[in-house]
Amino acid sequence: MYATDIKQAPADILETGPFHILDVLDYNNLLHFAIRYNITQVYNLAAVLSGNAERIPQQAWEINMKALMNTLELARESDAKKLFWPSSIAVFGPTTPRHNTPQMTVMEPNTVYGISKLAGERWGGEYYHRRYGVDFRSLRYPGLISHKTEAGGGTTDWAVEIYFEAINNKRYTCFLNEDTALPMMFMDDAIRATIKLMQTDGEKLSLRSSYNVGGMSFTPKDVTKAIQKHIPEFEITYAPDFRQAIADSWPASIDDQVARRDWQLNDSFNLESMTKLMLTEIKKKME
Ligand code: AKB
Repeated sequence: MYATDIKQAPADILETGPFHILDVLDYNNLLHFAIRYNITQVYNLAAVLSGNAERIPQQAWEINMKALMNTLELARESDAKKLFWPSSIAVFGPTTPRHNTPQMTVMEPNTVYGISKLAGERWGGEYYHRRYGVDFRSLRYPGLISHKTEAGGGTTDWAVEIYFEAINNKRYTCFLNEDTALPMMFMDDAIRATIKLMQTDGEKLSLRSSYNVGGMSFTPKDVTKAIQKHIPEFEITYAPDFRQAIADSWPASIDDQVARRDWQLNDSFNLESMTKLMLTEIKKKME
């Protein structure tokens, strides 16, 4: 297993195994790397997230689509035939049923990021899988929450920032209003689900576009209450910005019964257990 990125990795990543600087947008280098190191599987996690993508629409489209098309072409042309690529709840739009959003439903995203995810699901799951037999696998990630990495330019970033701010300043200004419910997942559950999907016998997969994964559904108000059980003096204020419109176009909760049936998706964290772990680990980091 090789980790790659366009910039040098932090020490804790370098300690876990081989790392290489590699730009997924540079196809020739990508192909050369895959052949040299006998790569058979690729996890393509390169993307400009929803908030940043609205700031640089054309660039975001080019990066998100070119990165995917390069790894699909790599799968077609080399032994790297198995490809994981994350889709997102952003693939849904304002006309999608918001509660318990089903696997198959109306998908009319109105953000650059969402449109790139919908296009990607079709290119990977429909075109390259059916036409070239690429072993394309994908999950529609909810907002992912981790204490290891800072938030990355998305609309669910508040659910990471709030924990760091609770430890650092005991107060946070949220860019969404207090009752905005969104699907979220703790990073450890997302990593386990991703590996489980990739290790599942391909015959068992009833769909190749992208699987709904539900995780949890909560609001900024819910997280505030969970944090105040540990930090009673924690205060939150609300200053919704352009990301409020994005969040309002996304589901509040997701139905993931197809993933549970096909490859036994299960997750173990809830808001309380995740909050406890996030605060503990961030506090350790700050010491
Ligand atoms: C974002 O907010 O853009 C991402 C996502 C939900 O895909 N975290």
